[in-house]
Amino acid sequence: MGETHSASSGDSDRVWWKEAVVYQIYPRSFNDSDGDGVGDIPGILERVDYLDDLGVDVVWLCPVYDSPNADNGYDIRDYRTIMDDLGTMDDWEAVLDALHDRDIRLIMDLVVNHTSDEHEWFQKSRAGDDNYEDFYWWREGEDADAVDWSAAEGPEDEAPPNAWQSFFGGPAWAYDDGREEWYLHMFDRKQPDLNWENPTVRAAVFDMMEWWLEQGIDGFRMDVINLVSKPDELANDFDEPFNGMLSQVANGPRIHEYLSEMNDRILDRNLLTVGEMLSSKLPMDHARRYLDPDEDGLSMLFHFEHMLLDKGDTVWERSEWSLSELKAVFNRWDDGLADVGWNSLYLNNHDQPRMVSRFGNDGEYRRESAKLLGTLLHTLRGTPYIYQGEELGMTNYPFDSLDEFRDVDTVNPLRIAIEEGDIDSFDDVKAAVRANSRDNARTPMQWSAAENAGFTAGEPWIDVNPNHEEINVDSERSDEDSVYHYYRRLIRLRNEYDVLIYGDYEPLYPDDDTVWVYTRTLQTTDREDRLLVTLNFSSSETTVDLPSAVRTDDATVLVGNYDFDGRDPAQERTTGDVRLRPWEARVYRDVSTI
Ligand code: TEU
Repeated sequence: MGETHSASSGDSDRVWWKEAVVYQIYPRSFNDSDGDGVGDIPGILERVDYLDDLGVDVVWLCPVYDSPNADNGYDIRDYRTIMDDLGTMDDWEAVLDALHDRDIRLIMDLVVNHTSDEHEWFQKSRAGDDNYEDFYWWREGEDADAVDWSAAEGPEDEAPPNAWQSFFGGPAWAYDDGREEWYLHMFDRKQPDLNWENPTVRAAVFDMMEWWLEQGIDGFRMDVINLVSKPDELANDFDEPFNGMLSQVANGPRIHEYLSEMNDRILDRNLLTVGEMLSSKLPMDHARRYLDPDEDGLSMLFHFEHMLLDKGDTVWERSEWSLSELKAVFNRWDDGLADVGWNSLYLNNHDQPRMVSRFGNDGEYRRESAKLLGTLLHTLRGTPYIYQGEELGMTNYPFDSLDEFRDVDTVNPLRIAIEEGDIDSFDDVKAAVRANSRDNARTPMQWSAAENAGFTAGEPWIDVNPNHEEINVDSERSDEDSVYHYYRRLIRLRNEYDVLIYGDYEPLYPDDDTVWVYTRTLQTTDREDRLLVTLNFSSSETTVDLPSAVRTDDATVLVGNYDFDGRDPAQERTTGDVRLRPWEARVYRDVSTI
């Protein structure tokens, strides 16, 4: 039995973003208004009422800034202009106003670990302009004969400054003929890393953040923000992935100094700020400092621990995950942040496969398991993040050939591995790439059963999932029993029941690989409100034998993903045995007077 993870839920800890549900929009794939095959900002405007009906409180908008699109907008050419494909600043303002009119807040993606190589700062830096010389990580190369790494580019006798490998395949350094130096790019070569050591860089970033806040936004999602402080040595570690790049850079030496400077200058408790923290295992002491209002002061962070359970070292490798491991991650994080900080809750986003294909069952029990995972996200302690289409139970795409992929993080590493003979062909690794690719999340939102799922009147930039004929907004909305309506109910319950937000979390049976069972408990002066959540993560029936401490006669079912066909679900709980059907989720509630 787990121990109770408690935290004070006094009024001073109450803040709107703990009570919110966030909806993530990947604009290229959301809704295309002008038939060019790319989702756009006017397309979002057309769907604001959809978001309002769903009941979400915040929209997180992935990058919409001017960009040459080497990484779908995560390579920014101008932070203060909107990308042509997506619309104009006026279109953006119309969306902001429409959201605010409906009490939906807007947070923007802040991508400041790197810019595009087409950003003016990089152009000037590359040209050796005095004011921009140190805006990026420029280094001399190494003597190619003296080191055992190399790159296909650069002068013949030179090797890159170190052996780091880019997350997107190949060396993490590119050679610039003009400067005759190498620049660091942890991601694509078109995404040079900004040098945060330089105070002028930090000032420029903070000015830009201020400018966006002046436009009226409600916060930021901060892209790989824990990578901005690099150690001077830029040391190799050949025992680590990417030859040490990630382990050396993640949570680097000056990271808390930089973020607390940002906190002092820009942040405010009333903003929602969520930092993406790329790390193989983010240490809890760093996490707590990121979130402590007296230090870095972010509202929340995204760690990757549950996302790494089934990942191999490359996009064509996988490993097995188990429910007990998944629970252990969430239990550790609930406990670790119980007194300082607040958890974000997500099972997919634009970089991850679809959750129902990954943690649920996207065949016979697609609908049940999508609802079960939704139940989990809305009843754990933290703020749920819904990724577009999750509320429909959208699934992975049945990729069949390499040309169907668009993502640099899939295509580039595969191309290099095939060239270098690490793999023979795409067909040899198809199953794993299919399961892993970020493109699973990026196929267009499925609005209807019409051609291209009603996403575009033109040719979509990435294929639409053929299952849109069955899984789409129209059919989900017309069916009261759909995943969509279940999500609406879950979101509304969070508005009604404080225990869902502020209640303590106590996991039961942490080692069980079939069921996830926990209670949420909130004590006020005169009563105790308690929820019992029982989730069956399997396609067979199972029985949970409840400990006597959680058996009562007064339980009612608050929400569940099955009908009861005349049976009395509360009765089952009294006797101590809860029988759960395949992928069944049930939330019981009882209230006692103290
Ligand atoms: O992602 C960080 C990142 O590297 C991972 O999410 C990566 O996609 C995953 O480990 C799979 O390999 C952020 C953005 O969310 C992502 O879309 C960008 O590509 C990346 O940063 C660079 O800005």
